Parts: sequence; C-alpha cells; structure tokens
Amino acid sequence: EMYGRELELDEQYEHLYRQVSPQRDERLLVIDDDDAIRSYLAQRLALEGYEVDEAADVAAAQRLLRERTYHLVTLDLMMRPASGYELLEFMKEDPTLKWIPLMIVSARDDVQDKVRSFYLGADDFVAKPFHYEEMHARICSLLKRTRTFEQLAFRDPLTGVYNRRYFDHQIQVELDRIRRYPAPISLVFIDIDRFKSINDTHGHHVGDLVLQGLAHMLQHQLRSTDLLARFGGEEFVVVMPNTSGADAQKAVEAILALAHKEPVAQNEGESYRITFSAGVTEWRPGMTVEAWIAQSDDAMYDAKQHGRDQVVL
Ligand code: GH3
Ligand code: MG
Ligand code: MG
Ligand code: MG
Repeated sequence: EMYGRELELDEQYEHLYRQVSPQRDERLLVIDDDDAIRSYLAQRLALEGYEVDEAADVAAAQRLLRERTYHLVTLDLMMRPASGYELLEFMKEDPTLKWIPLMIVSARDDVQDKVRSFYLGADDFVAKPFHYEEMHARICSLLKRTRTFEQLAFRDPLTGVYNRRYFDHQIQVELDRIRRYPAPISLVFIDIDRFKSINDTHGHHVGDLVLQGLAHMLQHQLRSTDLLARFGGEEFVVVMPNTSGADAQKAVEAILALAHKEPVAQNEGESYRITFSAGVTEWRPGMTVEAWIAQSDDAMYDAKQHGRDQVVL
C-alpha cells in the first residue's frame, strides 16, 4: 500500500524539514472512516510531534471541533452517513472554524471533486493512495503559512502575546465550549502599577522592555491552556479554563510574588521591578462576555483603590 511506503529523504530535505518541525501545541484532526488509513496517518503525525486526534465520521469530527482548537484538519470525502462535503460546509459556515487549514484526502482522484472542494474552501487536495512524505510536506507548508498569518493578525508585535482581536474571538470560543461542557473558567485583568512613572523616569524604551518582560513572565508562569493577551497599553488579560476564581487568584498571586523577587527587565546594568494590580472573575451561567470583562476590570480597579500590588477576586 502506498500510504505506508517509505520515501528516503535527502539530507537537503532533512535540513528543510527541521525548519518546519512542529511548534508547541499544534493540534491536528484526522478524519477518515477507514480505520487503517486514519490510524496510520494519525500515528505518523503524532511521531512528528503534533498533538493528533482522530474522528471516524462527521458527527464525531463536529464534536471534537467544538471542544478543541485545531491548527489543521485532514478530511476524507467518502464517508457515511454524512460525506466529507457536509463537514467542509459545516466548517466554512462557522466563523470560528473557517480559518482552519483543511486538506482533502480523497480515494478518488476526480477533477469534479477537486474543483468542488476548492470552491467550497479546501486548502489542499491529496488523492489516496498517498505518499506519507508528500502528505507531511504539504501539511508543513499549510502550517507555515498559518503561523505567518497568525503572527500578523493575532499577535501583539511588542510582546509577542495574543492581541485584542484574537482575545475577543477566542474568549467567545471558550464561552461556547463552557456552555456545552460546564466547567469553571476564570478571567483575570492585569494592570501594571504606576507604569507611567517608569516611562517618565527611565524613558519609553525601558517602558517597552518592562512590558515585554512582564508578558514573558506571565507566559512562562501560566499554563499552556491559559489564554494570555495584551488588552491595551499596560493591561493584560488571561482566560483560565478549568480554573475557579479562587484558584485563579492564587495562581496570579504567585506570579505577583515572583515579580517582587525577580526584575522583569534589565537595561544598561539597571534592573527593573514592577508590581501589578489584578482583578479576577469566575464566569457564571448567563454572564455575557462584556459583563465578564467589566467585572474583572472593576475588581482590578478595587485592587488599585486598596493600595495596588494585589489580586482581587
Ligand atoms: P496605575 O497604577 O493607576 O495603573 O498607574 P499607571 O501609571 O500605570 O496608569 P496610567 O493609565 O496613567 O498610565 C499608563 C501608561 O502606559 C501611559 C502610557 O504612556 C503607557 N503606555 C501605554 N502603552 C505603552 C507602550 O506600548 N509602551 C510604553 N513604553 N508605554 C506605554
Ligand atoms: Mg472513506
Ligand atoms: Mg491602565
Ligand atoms: Mg497602570
């Protein structure tokens, strides 16, 4: 079977391959009703270092797509009872799913299927039997483009963390998930204390270094499932799934304790330490995103009123 055939790669390609190897937390979904092909492809991709989930039919794929965030989907067209086309249309109609790179893997190398798939929004089309190496090279190519797109559209250029645009989108995704699968989830609003005086005393450049340093410290201390974004000038927000308000407060207090000990930035032999004020709100059923953010912002304001350098629940 060709999907199992090994292709020897030249050293030249090995070198190129290393430039596109998986990045942290890239999750792929392999959808195929053929158990042998699906598990073969899923296992090979898992060995590359991707997180890989499998679905044997459209309904199972829809459930997974609602529960988790994927960076790429491979989709078999010929499936029962619903065909791959139904999932393709389902994904393209959903504003949170339509951006996910979608690769059709079809048993028929049929021009009609190709034309239809691409018009419906597929990003690539591979006929079975496929060479795994070609499949993987195509996946790498799609992921690489996504990384660039994500960088430009969804990241804050100064700190590298997610920007407001991504946050606004993803917080809605998280809430949709929680409404379906109830679990505690908390939102934290963080604002650096007396940041203006850092700029005024040491200059804007040091202010920038401090923002980068705090973003780095937060990213490093938070869980990989937490969503960290720069909300505004010197304000950061964190969405913490599966975390109660009390636990979120403890986690952020631990980061504040670390900020007391370790400088967030250094410049020309000087070290800069900061404190911040934070507000935490655990989401409650019925709460809108706007109310959730406003309540965390209010809690942060309470922290400022009570002397700063603290986390208010
Ligand atoms: P408080 O403790 O009440 O929060 O005081 P503060 O000085 O931190 O608050 P304020 O909102 O008055 O000041 C925020 C400052 O953040 C003002 C603005 O110049 C600065 N700022 C916003 N974005 C940036 C940035 O990208 N780089 C730098 N260096 N400064 C920024
Ligand atoms: Mg099939
Ligand atoms: Mg502020
Ligand atoms: Mg401030």
